[in-house]
Amino acid sequence: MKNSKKSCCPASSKTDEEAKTVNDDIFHVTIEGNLNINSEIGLILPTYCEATNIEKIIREIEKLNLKTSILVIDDSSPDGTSEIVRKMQKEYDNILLAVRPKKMGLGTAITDGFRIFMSLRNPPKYVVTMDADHSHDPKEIPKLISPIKQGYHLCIGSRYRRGSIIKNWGIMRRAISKIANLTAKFVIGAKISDYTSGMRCYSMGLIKSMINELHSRTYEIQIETIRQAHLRKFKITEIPVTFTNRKKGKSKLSINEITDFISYTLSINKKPKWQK
Ligand SMILES: Nc1nc2c(ncn2[C@@H]2O[C@H](COP(=O)(O)OP(=O)(O)OP(=O)(O)O)[C@@H](O)[C@H]2O)c(=O)[nH]1
Ligand SMILES: [Mg+2]
Repeated sequence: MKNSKKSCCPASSKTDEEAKTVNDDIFHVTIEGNLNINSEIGLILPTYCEATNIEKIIREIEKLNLKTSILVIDDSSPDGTSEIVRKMQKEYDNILLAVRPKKMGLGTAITDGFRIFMSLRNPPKYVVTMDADHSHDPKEIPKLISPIKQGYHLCIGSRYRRGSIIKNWGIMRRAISKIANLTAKFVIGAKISDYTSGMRCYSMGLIKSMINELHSRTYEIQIETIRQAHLRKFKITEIPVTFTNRKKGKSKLSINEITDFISYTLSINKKPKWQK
């Protein structure tokens, strides 16, 4: 079934039609591409207005020749990001595209990406997330997956380990990132240095275990996933990465998203419901 469209619902053993009916109110998105894809690595690229970046980043990933399916979750970007992805689907058969009706936030883009990969006939073993704005270097993907192959469940590409590099970040962004990380460290207490990094690799086992507990709309998804992994005693590790500030396109980090992040962090209870 090449270049087919599918209405995807949260991972379920139901037929498409049943799942569509049951879950319409929760999640409904059309996936374009080869749904029979069978790849070891599923890569989620969330995009909103990344027309100046998307083609180059996809080509860089393709050049690595990993067993990857690339899933772009685009929120109907008015700059035509999804049209560029459709053009690239004609060249590469490992690209999936899910276009959502409007800007719905990074958090729901990532959880929808998890659900889409879970619902494939051949789900990937490893799921990588990264930004589409060249802040993360695809060449670091193999380094990120390696600990998961050795038994870890979550590997974070950290900007704050010995060997990490941050390029072209102003003092304000550094300060926001530091404060967000200190707060997250205080409320979650996992032994890691970068709670907000968007470059990660998850095991499919961890994703299945936590998916129903992920409710973040925006950037707080990054710490919510770490919190869920930590509460469930899944093994978390980090590797140092090089992070480069975006050169093209605009940041989507708005005051609203920072406020959502702060209120999520302050509302965190360290104990899961079943331990209260
Ligand atoms: N689908 C979707 N993607 C989003 C949304 N918000 C951000 N993204 C994507 O998520 C990734 C990270 O967003 P950025 O705007 O780069 O956020 P940031 O890295 O914190 O900000 P910068 O440092 O300015 O780059 C990028 O690939 C964005 O296009 C959203 O609401 N929906
Ligand atoms: Mg960015």
